[in-house]
Amino acid sequence: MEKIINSRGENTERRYVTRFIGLGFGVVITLMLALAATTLMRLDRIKENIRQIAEDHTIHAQMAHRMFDVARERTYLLFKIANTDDLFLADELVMRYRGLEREFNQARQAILKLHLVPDELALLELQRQAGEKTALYQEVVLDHVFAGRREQAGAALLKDAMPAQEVVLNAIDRIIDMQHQEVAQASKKASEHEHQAYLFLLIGTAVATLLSGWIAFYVQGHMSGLMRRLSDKSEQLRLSLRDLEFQKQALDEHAIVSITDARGHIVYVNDRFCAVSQYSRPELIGSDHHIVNSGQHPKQFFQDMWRTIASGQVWHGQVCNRRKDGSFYWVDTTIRPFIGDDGRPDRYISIRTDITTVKEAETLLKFGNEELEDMVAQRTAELAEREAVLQRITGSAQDAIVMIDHNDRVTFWNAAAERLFGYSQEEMLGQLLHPLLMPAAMKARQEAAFSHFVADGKGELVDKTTEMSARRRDGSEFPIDVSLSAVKIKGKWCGIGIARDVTSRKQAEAALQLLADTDTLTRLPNRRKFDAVLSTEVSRAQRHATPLTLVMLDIDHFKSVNDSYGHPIGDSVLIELARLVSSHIRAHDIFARWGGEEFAILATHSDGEETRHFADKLRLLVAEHTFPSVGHLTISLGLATYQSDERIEDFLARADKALYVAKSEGRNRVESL
Ligand code: GH3
Ligand code: MG
Ligand code: MG
Repeated sequence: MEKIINSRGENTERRYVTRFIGLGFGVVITLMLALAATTLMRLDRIKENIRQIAEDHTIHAQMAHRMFDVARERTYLLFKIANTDDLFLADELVMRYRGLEREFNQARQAILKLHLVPDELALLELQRQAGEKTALYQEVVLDHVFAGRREQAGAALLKDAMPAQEVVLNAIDRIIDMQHQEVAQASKKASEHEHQAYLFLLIGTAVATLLSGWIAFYVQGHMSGLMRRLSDKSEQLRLSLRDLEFQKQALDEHAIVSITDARGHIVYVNDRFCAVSQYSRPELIGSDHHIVNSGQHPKQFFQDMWRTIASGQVWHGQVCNRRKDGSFYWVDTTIRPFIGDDGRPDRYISIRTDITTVKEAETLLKFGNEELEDMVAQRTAELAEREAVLQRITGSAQDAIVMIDHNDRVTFWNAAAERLFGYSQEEMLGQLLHPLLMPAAMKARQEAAFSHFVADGKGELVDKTTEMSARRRDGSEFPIDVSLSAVKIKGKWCGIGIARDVTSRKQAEAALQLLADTDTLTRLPNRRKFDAVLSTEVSRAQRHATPLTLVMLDIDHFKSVNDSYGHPIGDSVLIELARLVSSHIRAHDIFARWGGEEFAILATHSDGEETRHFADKLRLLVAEHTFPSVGHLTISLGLATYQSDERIEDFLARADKALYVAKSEGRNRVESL
């Protein structure tokens, strides 16, 4: 934008300077011409004046002198007439005298025709008057001569005629003098005019020179700046041309370029055009693009193209051309019209890119696509069949089959899942699975496991069947067996779960477990269960360094009960004892039948002293209790507190030993080790 403004400014300045130069030199030339014309006119006038003066002077002088000479000669002739005795001679002389008079008058008339100043006219008047007077005197003299009065004639001549003639001669002489003065004045005036003309010429020349100098100075001042800028412009132009040359080279390397005239005749092609079309430049120049027409496009195609570019718009399209050898090649073509001075396109430049490879690939792709589409259609049909089969299988499956995507969104939900969890398929599809089905307590663990799963499709629970808790729509939790597997769909790991309600099985298992862990007579945990609990609690006590005390309890002389009351009564005693002790045992303590009439208590979080106190309370409780049919019985108790890193066998042995001590010390007592 700035460049354009600068360029406009320079153009304006250049125009301004050029106009100024033209105007300046016009003024100078006009001045010089006017000066020359004026001077020439002046000189011509001076010359004319001088000529006129010279001519006037010549005539004037001639006439004046003639008058003077004639006047003098007439006086001389009169004198001769007055003094001659020969009348014939006198008559002849009078004839001459008269002739001279005419001559005198002719000269005078000639002078009068000239341009005369008033003084001259006054002198001529004086001369006329004197002349008339002289003529009268002279006629008197002549009268005397022809009357034979020679003496009177001589006297009249000397006395009147000659003095009168002298006046005439004086007047003529003064006219001659005046004439000389006039000539001198005219010469002086002419000389003055000449000097003026020279001065005028000198001043005019000086002014013109100064003006020329000032114009030259002004022009030099402006032209140097202009030239410098022109030089800069020239450098810019050179660089632009160089860039254009690079661009042309780059274009020629990659593009097929041609230029046609308004009628479509090729006027320029680059090397690449020749190489691709296989035609030489002379074959192409002058012909039109029919030379590479492949016949693959309908007429309408080219008509549209011509309509577009002839209206001055750019046309773009893909054209199939034919090489000289008859083979086809495809070009991506852009045709740009160049608008001439008359506002209509007078040149078209075509830039083409060879896209034959792309076109071939497109064709291949097209065929490939068709094949692919057939395959897809076939596969789609197969898949539809398979899906129908799968739907029937999953629909009739007893187990819930659920599928989620990598975002935990449900993508499959069969009828069994609807029954199992209480949610319909419509409700579940697209929903997050775990927040709905997973018990809140498992949330953190599940989220961590799921983020691992979506990363690599692996996990602790993948490809195996796991028992876990689930939550139904009504909020109730129940156990399920879940078989999880991973499947990659569109590059993302998705999960498939097959779940089964295992509530009944769990209940059966629990019942069996209870059976296995319970003493059938007393309903107390049996020794197997006690061993398991003991092992767990010893580990816990070790881990947390919490106190743990074991009490072994044995009925004193129980053998005699059996012996005295029978075995069933013995059993009822065992049941009664179990009930009695159980009702006093702490909730977190374990009370089990160790075997026979022997029991064990595992007191957690209780040290020896506290437990001993508790054991003694039990001893008293039993001793004071009345057993049906039997009456009073006593028990002996052996007590051991777990010692750090002690083996379970050693721990048990110490409690057993304490019981033995209690027995041996008299029974109905508590001993500890
Ligand atoms: P002590 O004071 O030294 O313990 O004497 P005791 O008689 O209790 O000791 P002993 O171990 O000699 O006798 C235990 C008896 O307990 C022997 C056995 O018949 C009886 N017995 C073991 N199991 C049962 C049972 O389940 N029911 C009945 N009724 N008797 C049992
Ligand atoms: Mg006993
Ligand atoms: Mg015993």
